Amino acid sequence: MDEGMQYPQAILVTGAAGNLGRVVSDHLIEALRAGRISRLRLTDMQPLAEVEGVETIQTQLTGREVAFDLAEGMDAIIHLSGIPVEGEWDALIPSNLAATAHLWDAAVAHGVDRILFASSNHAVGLYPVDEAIDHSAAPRPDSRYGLTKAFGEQLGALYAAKTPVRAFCMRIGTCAAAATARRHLQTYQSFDDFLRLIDTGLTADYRFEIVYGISDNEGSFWDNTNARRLGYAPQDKPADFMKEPVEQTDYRFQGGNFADAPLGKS
Ligand code: 15L
Repeated sequence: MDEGMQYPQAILVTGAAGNLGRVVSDHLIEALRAGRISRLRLTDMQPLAEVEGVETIQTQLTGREVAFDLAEGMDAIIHLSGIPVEGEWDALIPSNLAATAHLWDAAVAHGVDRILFASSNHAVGLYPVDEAIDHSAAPRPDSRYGLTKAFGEQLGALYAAKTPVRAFCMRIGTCAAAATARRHLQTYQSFDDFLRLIDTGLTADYRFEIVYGISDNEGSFWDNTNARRLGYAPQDKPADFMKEPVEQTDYRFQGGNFADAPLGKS
């Protein structure tokens, strides 16, 4: 974390018990200890470890009332919760659509300055692998899941235009401890670079932005100039995180197996 950056003082993280949620939570607990933020609220439907000085709320973020309670008193929300893979509408509608919509309304009502939204590359997964796209690429979801992420991005755009709430939509590629497929040479983001992107979203000046969640991936089909313009400076390269055996499948579409799977399956 850059000591010179000015962080929003009170931060809520949804999906804090998930893979990325835990990485972000640890980063912000450190910021809290160092006095760079003054309040941290973590929420998830799964149990969260108790940490002194941190507000932990175990709840399911689907209803309006819950969203309003969670957003109260916060300056920034890092919205990571939701189903992270393809699913049926019965599950995706409450977790990925309703929850996100209610949270944005709650942010407006409580004067939250910004929302960092965990979008996904699957919002644009039906672009072919030989076409380079940047932040201005229109959504081309490869799955119902990808469509829920495109919805979140458009929600952010609408509210950024009509309310004071800023939106930072991260089309996350493959954010994991290791890269395990040839596709990851294009899509991989290390945890440290993900945190650099989070710091950019928390501190940069913008109203509505789309950025890609990737490391310093030479030749990626995602041109991340927009993230760099806002201050994101990734330090890692996927090849340094490659773990054998490497899956060798050649995909037609940027979304990989999500794009090739029949609707509703991944
Ligand atoms: C995603 O959006 C998923 O949440 C994650 O599990 C990976 O599949 C990733 O995309 C990817 O495209 O590699």
